Amino acid sequence: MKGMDLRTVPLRSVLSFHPIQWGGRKERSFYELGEVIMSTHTINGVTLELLQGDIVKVQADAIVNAANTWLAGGSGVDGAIHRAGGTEIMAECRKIGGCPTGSAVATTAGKLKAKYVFHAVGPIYSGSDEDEWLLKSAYQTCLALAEQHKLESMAFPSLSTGVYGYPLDLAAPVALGTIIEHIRKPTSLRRVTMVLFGDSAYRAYEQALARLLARS
Ligand code: AR6
Repeated sequence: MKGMDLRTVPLRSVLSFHPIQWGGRKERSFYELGEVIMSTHTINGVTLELLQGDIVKVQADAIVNAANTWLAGGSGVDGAIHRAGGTEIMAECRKIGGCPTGSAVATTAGKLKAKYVFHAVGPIYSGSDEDEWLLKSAYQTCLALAEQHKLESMAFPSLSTGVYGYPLDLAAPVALGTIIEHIRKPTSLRRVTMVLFGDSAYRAYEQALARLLARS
């Protein structure tokens, strides 16, 4: 249990964020939806959240994009972020020009309620040994960018598990294992949110997290 201060709320809790009940504080809630399915865990004083939903609705200092090496935009998370964030983000991506697989670059967040978008390039799943370390490296680079900018909160999508075909049950332990390894060390981060699109993604991450926490 080294260095772990672990508090776990029931693995599946349904919380309601109703702006009327909250006296019109909707803009201050970190997720703009009527109902949120999430679980939260505290590791070494840092809150690790699993949240089912749309990443562009999450409020965090940095939102991570599932980008491609050309930073050219696309579907899935990439499409949603550029649509919601506006043209400013793409203009900056064009200036940067590209990003290698397993790495990430930072841009402005445009119209999103975040300070930065970190454009991370996960691997296209091939079934080779390289997949895992490239995926891990994409998460690690984003976490390092968060430290560099002294951020307190960031939100990740499940990198590579859409268009890039990485199986959710294989990607989830890599993503969560990398985040947990990072937040066990001294960090500026106070909250890391994994935003999962749909029930099967949420369940895959919930199961992976339960296994990882049981092992530590
Ligand atoms: N919020 C959270 N998660 C989402 C959202 C959303 N709005 N939309 C999709 N997901 P993907 P990749 C989930 O395809 O596999 C693009 O064309 C989705 O269900 O966005 O890394 C890029 O330009 C899946 O679990 O990213 C690249 O070319 C996960 O997010 C390529 O796709 C990642 O799906 C990158 O592929």
